[in-house]
Amino acid sequence: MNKKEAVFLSERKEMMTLPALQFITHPAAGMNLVESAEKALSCGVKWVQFRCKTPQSAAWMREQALRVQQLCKQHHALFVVDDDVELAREIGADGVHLGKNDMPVEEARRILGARFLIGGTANTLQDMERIQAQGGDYIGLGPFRFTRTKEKLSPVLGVEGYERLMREARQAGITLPVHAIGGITGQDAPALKQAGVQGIAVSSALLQSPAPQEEVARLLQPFLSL
Ligand code: TZP
Ligand code: MG
Repeated sequence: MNKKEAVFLSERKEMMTLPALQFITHPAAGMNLVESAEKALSCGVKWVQFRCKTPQSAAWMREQALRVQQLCKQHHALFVVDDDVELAREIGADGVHLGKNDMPVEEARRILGARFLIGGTANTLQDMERIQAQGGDYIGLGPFRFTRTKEKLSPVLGVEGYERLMREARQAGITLPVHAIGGITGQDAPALKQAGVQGIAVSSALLQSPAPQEEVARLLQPFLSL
């Protein structure tokens, strides 16, 4: 990163407030990935992660990602790509989300430069420290509870896990926004806010709900500042 980029990055981080709710695309409830994003955006979600875990060709992934990106632009929503730094760079996404087994955050930062948002998945304090030290912009901390949306889940944290980790994170000087993830519904939002997280990421709570707009309102309510 050159000097100009470093200055831009620090200014951007001071200015940046991420939306409190992120939606993760998933083929569910009779919807494909693009339709799932469309549903979330129509409910007012302002941040979408393009995630696809079924094996697909690079061309198909690119085409689907571009469609979700276009929808996000129409709804003035942030658009990040799961796992694939090269795809995020190529199509000019707003950012990328990296799991524990994906490219390290510092390498992604070298490739993408300062303007891309980089998030990382954490399950422990060490994960959180690593993401911050390597130049990440936000932390996805989870899973909150068991979920079928992700395979090979890390140990479930529960409310107590978030309370402990958020306390330890503060003591360790972690200042990145932390977003809770994994099996979360609107009913969990007040306790997670109370534990100190800055936001929530969901898939099934929105896709499976008979009243998704109300579910979005419940998920967001504790995070709205008056
Ligand atoms: N990472 C940890 S849990 C999870 C991901 C991508 C899935 C979140 O989806 P859901 O349906 O809200 O549990
Ligand atoms: Mg991943």
